[in-house]
Amino acid sequence: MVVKLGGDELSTYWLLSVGEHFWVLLFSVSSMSQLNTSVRVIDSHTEGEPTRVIIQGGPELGEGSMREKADRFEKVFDDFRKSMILEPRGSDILVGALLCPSSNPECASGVIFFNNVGLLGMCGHGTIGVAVTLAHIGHIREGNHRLDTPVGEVSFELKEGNCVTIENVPSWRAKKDVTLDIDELGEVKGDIAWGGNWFFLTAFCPCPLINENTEELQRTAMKIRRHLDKHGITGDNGEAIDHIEMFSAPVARDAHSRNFVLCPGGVYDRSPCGTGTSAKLACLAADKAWESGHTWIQESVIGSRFEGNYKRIDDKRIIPSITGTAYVYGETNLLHSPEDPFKAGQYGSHE
Ligand code: PYC
Repeated sequence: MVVKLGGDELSTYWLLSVGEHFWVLLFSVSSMSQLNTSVRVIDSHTEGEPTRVIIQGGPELGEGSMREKADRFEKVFDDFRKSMILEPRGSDILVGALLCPSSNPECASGVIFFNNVGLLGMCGHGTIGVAVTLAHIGHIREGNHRLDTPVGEVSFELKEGNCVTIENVPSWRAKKDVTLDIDELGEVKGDIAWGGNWFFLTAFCPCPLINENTEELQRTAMKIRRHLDKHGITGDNGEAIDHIEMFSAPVARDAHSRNFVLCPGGVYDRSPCGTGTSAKLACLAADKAWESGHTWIQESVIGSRFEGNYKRIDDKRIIPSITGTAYVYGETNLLHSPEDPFKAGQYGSHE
């Protein structure tokens, strides 16, 4: 656990719990001073959705589990997160991936995913992007590997042609047929499921799920999101449902479904969303509408696709696997000049 004691713009005092009985005083773990360094990032996209992997110059998060490291990152280094994602160095649609050492030596790396408003539990497209990035920098070769994330370990297979299959965390449907009565939209029915993030999945679509309609789809999905928040409709243990996923028939003949996914920061996923496809597979498995071992082709709103499959763990939970392709498109050194008034990113509509 980390507790903020006080501080000013340049220095902050934190108490960090180490084990059950010991506390360590951290002085001046200033996220602003972190920003004075240069940060090496590699940018890739997975089926159209970008991932920015921080491979050098990220904050030191100390020892502990990935959950503890993620908590420290969130509490102490939020300016760093913003500077990597927000304008002028980034864009709202980027997902960041901070590589850090895992306490499990069998893992190729630990990783913390984040976006324009905070941390993500897991990220499917991001894991595929991290896999291809680790290969790009010569850290791994084709074959099977593991990654440590704050919500558990995930494994992946890196194949020829930048193609990656990930085995996601256990996924399940928490509630079926939840009916929402939303001003301006009327009755919206959907399921609540976990696929590494919480999703509300619905067949309600105000218009066709195509690129030209993304503004209207964003507005509608935001209304659903606000309604869930306002009425305290959550995932298990009161966790916020911060992803909204709409489904329609696919455009490609060999696909099974098309989706539009609104992410927590109000932007939409250009890929079919790995955790969202996992949540979808959990619902299909719960309804016995799709058999384990058969390939589900999920199209995104831009027409890119993931292949999904699953193994059953028990009556409720499955292990989804998601296959997609990523391409590295940039290697950059991001700089934070001390005089730059926007070195911690531009405080826009998401602040
Ligand atoms: O692929 O799981 C995913 C994801 C989550 C948010 C953006 N992409």
